[in-house]
Amino acid sequence: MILLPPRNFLALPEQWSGLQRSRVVVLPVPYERTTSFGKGTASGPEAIIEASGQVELYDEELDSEIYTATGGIATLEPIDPGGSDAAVESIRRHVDGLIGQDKTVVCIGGEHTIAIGSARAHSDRYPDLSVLQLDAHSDLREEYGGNRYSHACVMARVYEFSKDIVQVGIRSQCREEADFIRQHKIATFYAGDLKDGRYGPDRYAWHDAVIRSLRRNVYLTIDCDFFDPGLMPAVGTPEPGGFGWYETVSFLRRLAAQRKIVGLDITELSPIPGLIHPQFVMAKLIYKLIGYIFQKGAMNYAPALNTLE
Ligand SMILES: [Mn+2]
Repeated sequence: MILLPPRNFLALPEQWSGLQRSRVVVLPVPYERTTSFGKGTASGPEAIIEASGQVELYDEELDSEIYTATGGIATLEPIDPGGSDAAVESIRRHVDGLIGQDKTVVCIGGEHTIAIGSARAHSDRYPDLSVLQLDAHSDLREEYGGNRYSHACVMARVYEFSKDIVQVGIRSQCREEADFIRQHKIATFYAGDLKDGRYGPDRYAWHDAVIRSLRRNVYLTIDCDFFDPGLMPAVGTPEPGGFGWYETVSFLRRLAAQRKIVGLDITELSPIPGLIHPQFVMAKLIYKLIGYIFQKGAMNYAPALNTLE
């Protein structure tokens, strides 16, 4: 079942939010079981969708009403996937069905755990795929609080079916995770290195370093705490030294131009009563990303596809 306006993403009219024509589908997954510090991710999807009604439908950067380029954007009813491994399987099945209908799926969490099922569905469907994680945390613990499906273990679970994981923005982890990264040669790009210009003096140099480490198809999983807590305070585990708006979208623009982003999720938004900008930021980020994915031609200043190996 799809959501009708004004409850769908962007509050689009019915002719632009039907499932059949829309090439993009928003799947709200208000899953919350294991958040460790702050709570409230279960209301993340609703807050983002509500805030999305305030996002301008015209994008000045792309000179486009992005939703028309995708034949519309459909928003599904939120799913309740149950708990732990059953949740992973339920989300995987939902997402797989949508990929089978040739949809680009945007999962909105909920806690980061939802990424396991969605990444699995994309990994099963797309050859030559990397899972790209934007996050303050590595999420590579084998288990956390006795739970292998904790949001602190997401990428350890993903690694079980996809060895091609790339992490960007990391600035908090335990020794077990640091050892895992070294032992398995995980492509982890630490926030401190990116900010200090370790990948080159140009402030965009790290973009290419990250993109070069990615395969042709990319599944993108974004934990909101990738952003700096100043911009994104509504997270359970805020970490200083995060990323700003323009340094993030300029990276995503270049990524979308040079690789195929086949699906994505946005997780861990934990709304703060009375504070509206965090959910608006995430709603705008999702719309921008859809624009970058579907309107490559509009980005005449971006390099052509596949100029990087
Ligand atoms: Mn995180």
